This record gives sequence, C-alpha cells and structure tokens, in this order.
Amino acid sequence: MTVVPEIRHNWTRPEVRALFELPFNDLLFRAQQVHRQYFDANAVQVSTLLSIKTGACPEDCKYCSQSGHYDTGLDKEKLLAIEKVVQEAKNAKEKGASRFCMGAAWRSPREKDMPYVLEMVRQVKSLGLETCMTLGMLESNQAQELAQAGLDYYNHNLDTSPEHYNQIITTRSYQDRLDTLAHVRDAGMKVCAGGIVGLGERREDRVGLLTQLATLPAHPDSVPINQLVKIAGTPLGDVEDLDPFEFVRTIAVARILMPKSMVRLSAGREQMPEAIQSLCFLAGANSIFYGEKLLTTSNPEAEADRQLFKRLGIHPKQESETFAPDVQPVAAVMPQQTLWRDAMQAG
Ligand code: SAM
Ligand code: DTB
Ligand code: SF4
Repeated sequence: MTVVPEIRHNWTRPEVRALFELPFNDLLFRAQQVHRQYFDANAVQVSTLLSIKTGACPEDCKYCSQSGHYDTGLDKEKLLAIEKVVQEAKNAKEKGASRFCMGAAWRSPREKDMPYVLEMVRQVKSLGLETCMTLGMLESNQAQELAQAGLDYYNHNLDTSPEHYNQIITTRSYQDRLDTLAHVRDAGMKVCAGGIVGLGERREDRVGLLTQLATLPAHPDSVPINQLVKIAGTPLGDVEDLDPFEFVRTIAVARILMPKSMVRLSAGREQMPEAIQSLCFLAGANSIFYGEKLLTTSNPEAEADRQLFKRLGIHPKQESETFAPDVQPVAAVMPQQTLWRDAMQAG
C-alpha cells in the first residue's frame, strides 16, 4: 500500500517557505515522491498554443510583448478567422498535441466577439482535441457560455504574490483575477491558473504566489509556471536572470502543494538548457507547451522536444490514460524532514 499525502487547502506561508528552504536534493526527492503517488512519472501532457488575437492589449502587464503600453515592435493582428484556427488545431493534432490552447490579447472578451469564440470552441473540440482558452477576465455569464460550448479549460493566471502584483500590473486587480477564477470554477470548467517567475520578484513572492494557488477553494487542475521571456521594450526587458535552480524549486514546491494538479513547465523553455528542463520533470512538472511558437515568442522545435522525450524515456500523456495506484491518504506531509521520514517509514 502506497501512502499519499492528503490534499490540503490550508497551506501557510511559513510551511511553503520551509519547503523552498529545503536542501535542493531533499526538495526534489519529496516532490518526486508526491508526484509518483498520483501520476505516471514518465508521462507528460502536451498542449499547443495559438494566439487568436495578437497585440494592442489595453492592459499594462510589465512582462508582456502584447501590451499596447509598450513599444515591442510586435505586429498586431485582428481576431483570426475560425477556419484558420481550425487548420492550426488540425496541424497541432497531427503533430501529437492532445490539447489546443487559444489566447487573445484582451482585457476581457467583448460581447460581439463571443459568438465567434464559442464557434471556435465547438469546431476545435469536434476535431477530438481538448480545448483551452485564455481571453482575459470573464463575467459569470461569459464563463457559462464557454462551458456550454464545450470549453474544457480556461487559463487565467494570478501571476505573482498579492504584494508584488501592483509592481507588475495596474490595470486589473488581484481580486479581479480571483473573481474570474471563481466564475470559471462555478461554470464547471477546468481551471488553469499559475504564474510567472523571474520578474525580479523576491523568493517570498514565489512563496506568496504558490500559497495563493494552493489555498484556492479547489486546486487548479493545471498550474502553469512561466519563466519570464524577456521582451525588449517592456519594463522587464532586461531584468536579472532568475537562478535556474530557483525555477526548479518553484516547480517542486508547486508539485508538493498541489499533488493532483498538472504542473506545466510553461513559457521560457527555449531559453532553458535541457538539463534544467529534465530537472523540472524530476521536480514534478508533467505538462508542456509543444510546437515552435507560444503566443508571440518561440518555443523549442517540436523535433527537439520529441528527441528530448526519447532521451528521457518520457511519453506524451494521452487523455484516456489513467493512473490509479493502490493508495491510502495520511495526514499531510509537514515541511520538516524528520516528519517526512516518519511518514515515509509508516508506509
Ligand atoms: N490576455 C490574457 C490574460 O493575460 O489574461 C491571456 C494571455 S496572457 C499572454 C497569459 C499569461 O502568459 C500571463 O498571465 C503570463 O503569466 C504569461 N506570459 C505573458 N507574457 C509572458 C512572457 N513574456 N514571459 C513569460 N510568461 C508570459
Ligand atoms: C500561460 O500561463 N502561459 C502561456 C499560456 N498560459 C497562454 C502563454 C505564455 C506566453 C509567453 C510569451 C509569448 O509568447 O507572448
Ligand atoms: Fe494583455 Fe494578457 Fe499581455 Fe496582460 S498578459 S498585456 S492582459 S495579453
């Protein structure tokens, strides 16, 4: 019988901080233990992203190539035609993606855009792909409409800690983001919510971000951890690099706090050595974006990712794949190593 940590929603900042402070090897060991209790450690889910409406965004997110507040030299595009989106989705499926994520540079969808967006969901879903959208803030009725059209996931990130947030975005509040997540949850869609690190934030802000995510009424089904892709022309265009081990730690802590969530090694892989990516998989990341482009920036070549998977013995996770170890929950594992060892020995 495998002993699994119970799913907790009452993580405290000191507990989360203590996890970040563990020796690297101990942290990775713990994350791997948790990961194996809920997932096949060698299966990674792959999604492909498409920007369905690019640039001229009214929001002022200091990291973003698409904000209309900064001159990033990006070519702006109108909302793509549905046929074009469907063709891209077919290509992504042929290349092995199981989920297709569509992103728009909007503060929130306008009512007149909704019929197009809903039709896009229906047509992409009819290809046999899982669907995900990220369109900015949603009202409750918009979330309901998307759910009825068959949208599986909605992505909306908290991005950083509540106290660092105003340094990064001033045009929408942290509470606005929490409200959108509540609307998505209430509409019955799966929630994809995570954040972005390497913004020049302190470790305490990474602690704060993950504590917020892990104390939501339900853990997000998917937790994207983005590493800042530095964009020239934005206020964060030449911020200092985050220590790659700190990025791996962030993944590991996310895995321990939210054992049943898919943790996505999201933006920033193109700039990340493969050895660090493989440490992220060891730390419990089990989802990536696959295909040469994210929204506006580049991602590793699909062939390079196929080779990486082959070298690591990883296979793409299929939606039909289930993993059901013979498990029994125990009281949640405490950050102190001794308690962890006791819990493991009890198993
Ligand atoms: N406009 C929508 C919104 O912000 O809600 C959806 C798209 S937005 C690009 C989705 C997320 O991508 C952001 O919340 C942020 O976490 C991430 N992101 C955006 N630009 C990034 C960058 N340069 N590097 C890393 N992650 C980025
Ligand atoms: C998420 O958390 N990361 C993705 C997705 N959700 C929409 C977006 C990453 C964007 C990276 C920068 C760009 O390509 O513009
Ligand atoms: Fe707009 Fe989203 Fe970029 Fe913020 S992250 S500027 S909301 S596209």
